Amino acid sequence: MATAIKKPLTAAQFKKKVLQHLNFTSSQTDYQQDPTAVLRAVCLTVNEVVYEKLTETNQYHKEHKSRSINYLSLEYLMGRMLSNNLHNLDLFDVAQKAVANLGFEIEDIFEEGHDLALGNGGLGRLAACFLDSLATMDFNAVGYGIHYEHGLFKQQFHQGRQIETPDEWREYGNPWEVCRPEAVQNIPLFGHVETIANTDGSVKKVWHSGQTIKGVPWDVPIVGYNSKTVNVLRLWESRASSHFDWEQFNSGDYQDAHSAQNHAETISKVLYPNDETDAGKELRFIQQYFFCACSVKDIIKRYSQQHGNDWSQFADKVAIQLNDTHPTIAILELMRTLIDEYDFAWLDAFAMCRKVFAYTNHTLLPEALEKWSVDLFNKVLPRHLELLFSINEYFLNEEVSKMWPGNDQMRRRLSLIEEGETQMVRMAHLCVVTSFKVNGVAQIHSDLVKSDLFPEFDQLYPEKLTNVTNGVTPRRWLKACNPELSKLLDSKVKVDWAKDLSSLSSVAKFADDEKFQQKFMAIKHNNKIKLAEEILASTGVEVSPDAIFDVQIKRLHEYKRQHLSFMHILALYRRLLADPDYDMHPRVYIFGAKAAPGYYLAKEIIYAINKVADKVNNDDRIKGKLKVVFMPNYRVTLAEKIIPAADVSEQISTAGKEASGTGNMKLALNGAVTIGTLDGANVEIAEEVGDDNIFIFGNTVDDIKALEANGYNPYDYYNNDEEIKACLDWLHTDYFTPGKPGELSAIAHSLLDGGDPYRLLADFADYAKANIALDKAYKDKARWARMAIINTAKMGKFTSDRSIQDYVDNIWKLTPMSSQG
Ligand code: 26Q
Repeated sequence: MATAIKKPLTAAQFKKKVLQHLNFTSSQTDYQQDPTAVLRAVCLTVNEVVYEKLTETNQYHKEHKSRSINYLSLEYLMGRMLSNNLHNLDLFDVAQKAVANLGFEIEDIFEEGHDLALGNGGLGRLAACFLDSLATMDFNAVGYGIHYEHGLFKQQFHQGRQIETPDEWREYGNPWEVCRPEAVQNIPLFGHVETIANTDGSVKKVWHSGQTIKGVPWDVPIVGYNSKTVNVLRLWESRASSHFDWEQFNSGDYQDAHSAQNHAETISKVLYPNDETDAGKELRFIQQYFFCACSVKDIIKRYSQQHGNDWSQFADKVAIQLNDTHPTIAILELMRTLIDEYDFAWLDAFAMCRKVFAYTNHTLLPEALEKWSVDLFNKVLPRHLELLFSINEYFLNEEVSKMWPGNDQMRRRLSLIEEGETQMVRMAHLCVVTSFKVNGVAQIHSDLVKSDLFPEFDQLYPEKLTNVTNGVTPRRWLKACNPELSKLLDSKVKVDWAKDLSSLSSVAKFADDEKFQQKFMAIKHNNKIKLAEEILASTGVEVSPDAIFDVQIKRLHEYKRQHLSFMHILALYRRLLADPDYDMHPRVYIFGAKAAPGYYLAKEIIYAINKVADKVNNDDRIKGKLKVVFMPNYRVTLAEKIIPAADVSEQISTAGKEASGTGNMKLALNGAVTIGTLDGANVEIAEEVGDDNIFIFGNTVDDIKALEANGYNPYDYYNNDEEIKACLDWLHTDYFTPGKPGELSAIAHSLLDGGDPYRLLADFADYAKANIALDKAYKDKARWARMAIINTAKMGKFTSDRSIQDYVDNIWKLTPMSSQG
């Protein structure tokens, strides 16, 4: 494969530098016993190349005054960095040789690395894929986020139940980040607003804050693949503002000085684990403001370094993307800064915000739409609340009432403030009103955003609501995680497919080629052998690589319906007990999922799957035809091991509930065949691979709406389907929890008396039927190989490079480095 960028180091030079770092940076001479020290030295070696490129990137954009995209996200799920950085710099082979020369396997060195798990799931991982693509495509981009001391909790199982322990990702430092004291910011909070009358009759507002928090930036370099660019992810850490504390400390008030410090440092202490019970928490609100304020100040500082006090080009040079509503406060912060600190007229400041911000919506679930009480706003950010009210007044009077004169109901419905016992601020409404574009993350989701979530906004602002279908980086999710398949693809595709994923479509012509099928499936088999070892090590369960590896990996949530698969496992087990010769190819169900710590039913589902797994895996009567494993502590690194080994990808959410999904893309890219509903990006995956190469089942969005219009009653399914009845009744016995009947009842309750909110029972029979079709297809080796190959070949659309190009063309309007001369 042609590489435009020359290798920066030879293996001998690389090894020499690693040894130098071992000697002079760590004083570590007997490194043979210490793979952690070697990892550190390898990272420091890579950083020498990385930081040189970072300087060049910065230099270029300074000279060209390039327009930048500033991606604001509360979450970044980066995973490990070394392997990807080596691939992206074309240093993988070099490092592998150098490290082998020192007596280590490179994979063992990788295993010493920590995941950067500063995110919950899809939204955070999407941000990470986007940063990879932005750097790969040579765009001027900065990611802004929070430098959480603890990322997403670690998960263990104790007797089948989830236990959470803190994530200590940087307890002993992180070689991929550098502190930037020169870019520290001070952030005011609390206090009150003073109104000062000017001599000309106008008024000036002055916010007297009650506390100041220091924001310390840590930069993580983001290395593009085979590109000129190294961008940065800038993560803000909160500290006590130093002058304030020292005064108190010196006056002898040690205790209070300490508690102020603790309070300040709490802000960036921990990532909220995506839990509805967290909604409304003051600390989460302060986290959001803290990071938005730091980022807006930093963006303005970077702009002024090039343009001084000339604001005329700000909107031409700066775009800010809001990753969901979590960073919405950035809008009010920019507005406040322009008016209070740079003397902008209100209308000019508002117009500026409307040119700079764009917002991505990631959910239609009503409970996930962010709202904050007006009281909390008033306490923490009184000046921002005033501005919010002024925007609302303008919006309702100048826009809503002009479009729908005299329609008070419409004013109430669209208002940025929800009236009621407590007034609440609707963050998504503020985003839609104040952004120049709003996008959903898959076609069906964006259509529903228009038709169901914001139909009036679509009328009011035609063209504002749009779609950008998600994507994933093929560098991490194929090249790095599946090296054998990557080599096979290299042998058939002459261009660099990792940079041009659509080029893989040429592999479709080998889908029926027997030799190619054999090679493709042999690689899958090898990956399954490796995963089987990992499963044995982490769960103690022995699984056969000849079985179908059926994978469901994602956060645990009722709408994702892990319990649909669970119910089907019960049904299969029952069929096998009734007839040990029941005709099915052996199947291993592999789950990976974390439940939010306060999400009761999600935790019950984990427990139930683990309990059924214990029983099924140890039941000789079923001759090993069914195995169930729940791999603990699902995270990016584990996904990289599971995905290359998957035969089947479970994407079985209730239609209309999963905005997009991105695991579905990663699994299909690695040759897994999807069994799924017409939801999220599954719809587009089906379009790309064709109906013959995917198993679609279940009710569509329209079907579900019709079911609900007729009054959905789960008992209709319970009473009319013997298998559903038997499986639900089983959960009340002690069959899976000897001596403790009813321990698994919560699931049955939620599906019957709880009303089955995610319409699981309505899809059960069709899911079972689709599984029979899938089983039949798998038994036909040539047919399955063909399906798997087509899936890999037809994933071109789902590279995050395409997503980024869509954002660039339709929203951000950026020009890449190379095209700027
Ligand atoms: C809310 C309130 C308080 C604390 C945390 C939160 C919170 C945190 C994270 C709410 C939601 C999230 C994350 C949402 C998420 O990951 N959404 C997923 O985004 C993916 C990328 O677009 C989609 O593919 C998934 O369909 C969508 O579920």
